[in-house]
Amino acid sequence: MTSQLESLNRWVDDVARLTQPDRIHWCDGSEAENRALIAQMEADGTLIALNPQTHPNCWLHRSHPSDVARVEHLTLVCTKEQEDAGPNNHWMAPAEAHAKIDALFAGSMKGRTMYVIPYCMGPIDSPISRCGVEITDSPYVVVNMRIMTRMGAPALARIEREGTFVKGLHSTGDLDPDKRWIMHFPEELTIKSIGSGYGGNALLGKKCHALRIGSWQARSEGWLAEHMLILGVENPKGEKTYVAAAFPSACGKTNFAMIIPPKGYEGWEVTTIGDDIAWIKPDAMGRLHAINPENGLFGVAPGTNEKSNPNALATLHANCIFTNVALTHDGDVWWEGLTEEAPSHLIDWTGKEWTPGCGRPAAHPNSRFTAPASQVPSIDPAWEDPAGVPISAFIVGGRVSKAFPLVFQSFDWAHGVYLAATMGSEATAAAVGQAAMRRDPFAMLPFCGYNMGDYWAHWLSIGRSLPEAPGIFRVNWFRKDENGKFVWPGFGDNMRALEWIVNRVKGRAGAVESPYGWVPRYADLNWKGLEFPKAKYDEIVKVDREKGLAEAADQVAHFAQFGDKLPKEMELERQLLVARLERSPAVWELVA
Ligand code: GTP
Ligand code: SPV
Ligand code: MN
Repeated sequence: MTSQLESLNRWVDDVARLTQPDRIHWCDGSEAENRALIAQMEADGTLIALNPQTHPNCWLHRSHPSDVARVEHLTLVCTKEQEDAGPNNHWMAPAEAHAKIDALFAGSMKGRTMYVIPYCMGPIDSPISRCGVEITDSPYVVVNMRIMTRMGAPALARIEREGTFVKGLHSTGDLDPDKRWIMHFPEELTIKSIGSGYGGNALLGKKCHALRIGSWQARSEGWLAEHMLILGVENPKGEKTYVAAAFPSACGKTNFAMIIPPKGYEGWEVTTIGDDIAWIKPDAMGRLHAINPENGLFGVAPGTNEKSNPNALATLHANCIFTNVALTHDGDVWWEGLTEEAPSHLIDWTGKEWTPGCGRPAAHPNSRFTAPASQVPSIDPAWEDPAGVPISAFIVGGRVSKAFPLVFQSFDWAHGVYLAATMGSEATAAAVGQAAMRRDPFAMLPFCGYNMGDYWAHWLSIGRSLPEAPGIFRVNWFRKDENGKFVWPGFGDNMRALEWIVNRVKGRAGAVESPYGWVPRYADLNWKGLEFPKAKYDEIVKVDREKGLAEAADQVAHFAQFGDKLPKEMELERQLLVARLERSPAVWELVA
């Protein structure tokens, strides 16, 4: 299988000349090809077969211990003008970047096979979908891309028909962290990644294409490429609403995308369209429609269990790849939080003997599973609809232990963009060396392929073009009490905030105006099946004036980074917040 498309063949030839592989293999995506790659990786130890009774067709992979998460400091956006990449991206001039990385690619595939992977992001027959080709020397990347994207012959046929595709070149190199780069050339629709075999650094369809290159294309073509889950909510009357939600990495997207309505929600159903990325386009009527460009989940393992996310657990019974989790003696997997008590004995993610209390985690905190989306029990019947699903609300939120209420609604679209532009989050294990607390606008700080000031302006302009713009809401599941314990039960009970959001956009739920936005009163939320006293609720909704003013003051420096690129609305919204806070009591509380 080679291609009819001359530009693709020429690029493959050029790459082969540079990287000097022993063999070139064009991936057709077939079952036979997948089986052969897995057999080869099982033989050389790259994959370990799990127990075929409990986990048929499942595999464990242990990555190099220094290669376990995204590396933001080595991830570059290489535009001709530095201003186009913005202060939110590390930048290098394209000529210098190509020279630097091509020197590392020279001869990097000697003795290896070069795989050519044609893939489609999104349903193969959707006009919203886009294609790419990843060239890699990692068979682990090939088998993961086969789960995460529509890969192989049908994608190649679409590429030949369309004549355009995103070029992604990847080599694991020698996994030396000093010779590792993840570079994006949005003006050339090109990605070059070397020195890492890990998820977001190596599966180039995901963050590199679908978000960094995708957001660049979306801006110039009038659509949105977002770090958002997509879910559907159906109430007992059979009325269905779709929402998209942006939470930063390891802040709850996969969990929220597949929540099971809690006790008290009999007759309600939540369905999953996607758990990480959304491509959203206005239709001819000016309604936003979203597709999930992915075909699988690359989800966080730790914390996933029968109680927190039963749908995820059920997804993982077969046909999955586990990366950096622990192995039991029966050939099963384990991670922190899977069971309350750890098994008495395990092989940890680095391959060492492990016993409870030995002082090391058994699974890496950023250990992950790769699983086919079609296996998610809650998958929505329309998840592959080429037209996408209509979006009625956007939800944004970070992991913030202090200050912000459980849920509130923006006053209007521009205020919603401001709420998303200023959201922050505490560090997680999804990326190496994150600051303890940082602003992560729209959960896109590591993924926006252009100047974040322009990105906010793009969001504002999309909103202006919509006759019925979706509501924008902010949530925070992670508020902690003085003992450091989560106040909100989270997980399935997040349904209570979700129901309020759905009812708000349908115009049938109450709220009061707080300095931050529209907040539900205790009586505006459905508490059936949950013991959560009003006093406790008041605690996570009240607004401390001084803390609010300090937050607004801190946003000055955040906004200043963007200079002329900052849309005027952002600073005006900040001043409106200050004005509201200055008129509010020292502690703003719900009166009812
Ligand atoms: P990425 O795949 O990195 O983009 O992460 P994600 O946003 O999909 O996060 P995920 O749903 O995998 O959750 C990350 C961690 O947060 C897991 O350990 C979850 O158990 C935990 N988590 C998710 N939802 C909640 C919640 O409502 N409350 C609390 N306390 N923890 C949660
Ligand atoms: C994230 O970090 O947001 C992920 C995992 O979803 S990765 O594919 O590494 O980006
Ligand atoms: Mn993510």
